[in-house]
Amino acid sequence: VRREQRVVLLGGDHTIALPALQAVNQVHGPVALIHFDAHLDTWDTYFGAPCTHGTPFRRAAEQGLLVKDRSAHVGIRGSLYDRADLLEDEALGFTVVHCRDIDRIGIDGVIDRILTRVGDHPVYVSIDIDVLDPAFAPGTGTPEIGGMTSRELVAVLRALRTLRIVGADVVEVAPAYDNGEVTAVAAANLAYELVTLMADDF
Ligand SMILES: [Mn+2]
Repeated sequence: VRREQRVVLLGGDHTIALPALQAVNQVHGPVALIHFDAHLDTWDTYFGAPCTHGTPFRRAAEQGLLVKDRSAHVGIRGSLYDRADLLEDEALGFTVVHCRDIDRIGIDGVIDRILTRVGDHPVYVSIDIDVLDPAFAPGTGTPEIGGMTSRELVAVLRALRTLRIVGADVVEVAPAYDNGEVTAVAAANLAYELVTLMADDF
């Protein structure tokens, strides 16, 4: 495996995480996914379509791109369509760190859950900018109140430095909805944090 064959993507629609995971798998094999998002993104279809920004991680699980039972969603707080959303997500091999868990277990508790979940598998980190509260990232298509602060997210990311991160993305930034480049600044700095984590691994 060539360690330099790693990727950081910027978006744009979260759908790009699926081809990114396919490409990463070709070099590194199946990965553990750490998915920061207000939403699960494991619906079967979204507005009737199988490949959208609401479905990439169900497709990824179906295609065997993820190490079974080693992936986690972090920051989840979006509305559900059905109780089955959570049950099917669990059956696909995900665990959920809900955004409200942060108040209960603290940032260190969140970090512990992620590190325990991932183990020593190669990791793909996907950051949907809507994991941040709209106060920190208003420029996105499906904002949800009660989100993470940028300080909390940076703290979690920096604790991932012991992991072997082989791919990452920062997505769902919608400049047309942004305000004073608040979201752009957050996304650019998160991408910088990811690159720094990956460089640290050399
Ligand atoms: Mn998403």
